[in-house]
Amino acid sequence: MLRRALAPLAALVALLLSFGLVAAPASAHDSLIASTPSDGETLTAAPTELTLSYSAEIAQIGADVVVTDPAGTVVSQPLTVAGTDVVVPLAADLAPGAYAIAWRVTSSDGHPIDGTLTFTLDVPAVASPTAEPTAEPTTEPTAEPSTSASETATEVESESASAEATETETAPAEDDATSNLPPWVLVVVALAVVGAIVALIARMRRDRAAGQGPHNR
Ligand SMILES: [Cu+2]
Repeated sequence: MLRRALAPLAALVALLLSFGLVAAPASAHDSLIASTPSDGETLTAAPTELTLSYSAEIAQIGADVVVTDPAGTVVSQPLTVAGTDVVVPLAADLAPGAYAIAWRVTSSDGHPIDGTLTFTLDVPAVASPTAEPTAEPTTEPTAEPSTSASETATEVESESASAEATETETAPAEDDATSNLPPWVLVVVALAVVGAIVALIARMRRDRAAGQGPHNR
């Protein structure tokens, strides 16, 4: 009874299968199941390679993956088929923006399959001209350590000398005077300067307190 009712239906399914109108053969057809980066992903660091993972081992022949950067330049390098994965090395110094992936591989059942993916790279633009100038100054001081050390030493001396000069307002004579004077005079002068500064700060603080009163803001 039931078998007799199902018989025409089975014949219809068999007919449809023979014409390839039913989705059943898709099980023999490989498909892309994952990728790194994934489709639509936004990355904050430039990927070094793209990996496409399929539902079965795809054929070694006929695989082609093209990755283009925001300017349309191809950044993908020769790929490697490893079992169910296709690994595509990418160029270095990738620019920020939208990337397009177009892939085509030969499924394990011999059928070509293809698809497209995208990902976005959210990184600061790589500017090679700015990278070079920053590299130069760091190499120069390490090449001549003795001269740079003595230079900084004379800089510090001239700075302290000018600081004292502004205090006494005798800038040109200061250098000769300090070199001729005995060390204890310098100590006394330094103490006097420090004392004067401390006294000045104390007075300013007192004046501000007197003028504004207690902190009631
Ligand atoms: Cu197929």
